[in-house]
Amino acid sequence: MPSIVWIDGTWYDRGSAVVSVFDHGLLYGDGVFEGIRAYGGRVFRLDAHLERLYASAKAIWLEIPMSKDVMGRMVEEGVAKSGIKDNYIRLVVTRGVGDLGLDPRKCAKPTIFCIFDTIKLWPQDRYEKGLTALTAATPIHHREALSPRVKSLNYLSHILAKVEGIAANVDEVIMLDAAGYVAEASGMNLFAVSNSTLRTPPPYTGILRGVTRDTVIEIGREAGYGVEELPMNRYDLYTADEVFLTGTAAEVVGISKLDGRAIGKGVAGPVTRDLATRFRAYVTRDD
Ligand code: PXG
Repeated sequence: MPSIVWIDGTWYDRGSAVVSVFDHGLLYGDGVFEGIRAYGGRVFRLDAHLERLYASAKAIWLEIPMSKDVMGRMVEEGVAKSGIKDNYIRLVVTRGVGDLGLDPRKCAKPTIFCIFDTIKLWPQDRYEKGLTALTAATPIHHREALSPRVKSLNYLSHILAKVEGIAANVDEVIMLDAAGYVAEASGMNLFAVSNSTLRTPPPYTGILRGVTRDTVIEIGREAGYGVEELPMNRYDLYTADEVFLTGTAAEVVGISKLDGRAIGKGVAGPVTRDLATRFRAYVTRDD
């Protein structure tokens, strides 16, 4: 199925969907976005994604000229119109088209666009074997500079961390914050498992509060696992029974090796696989 794109009220096919080179989203990375999935034609946790999008916009002084309800209906319409069963939806709001110069007041109105496509981050065998990873030297943004809780168009530090992983021939990277605590992966949140307890960094320390993360916390609690949100360092990961990552694109995927050390038994562990199975059942359930 070919992808379709909605831009400021009009539908386009992939080949004809374009935005201006004077858009401040492109010129300055001035904007916010969401990555959303639909399973079997149903959008997963649309409200949570819209909440986060509007909160991100608010934090960067960007007023979205469209209500959450209308935005949500556009997303639902796109999923139906695309004919794609398992959509990956990229919803972007930029500061808009303006003259050169940083001043956001140069932009008359935000640009809103939404891509309806598919995504596959890893081949199936990685979900069984787990990913290899290293700790990137590139830290995430300082929370008082550009809060990692804002899902902004500034992904360069995450991309540069990813490049470190590519150069070292591993699948993924773990990023630390400025104080050296474990933060997240390049586009995923992180959990460590020890003695059937899931541990993950709290959002206030400076991570993106993932929709998948929150879902896995809920599912994990229901399944009887302990859940603790607390700052962790690399020692906690090296010595955990299991480490896994969560994200809209990746869903739930284990880490087999970190910085040359096998994590647990060096494969995706039983808790990771259990949560991945429960997650899949949850997102595809009929209710
Ligand atoms: N941390 C960061 C920095 C992210 O960008 C997550 C955590 C996980 O959040 P969600 O809400 O997805 O569970 C993200 C999400 C992409 C892509 O196209 C990136 C994300 C999500 C989907 C696709 O690379 N980032």
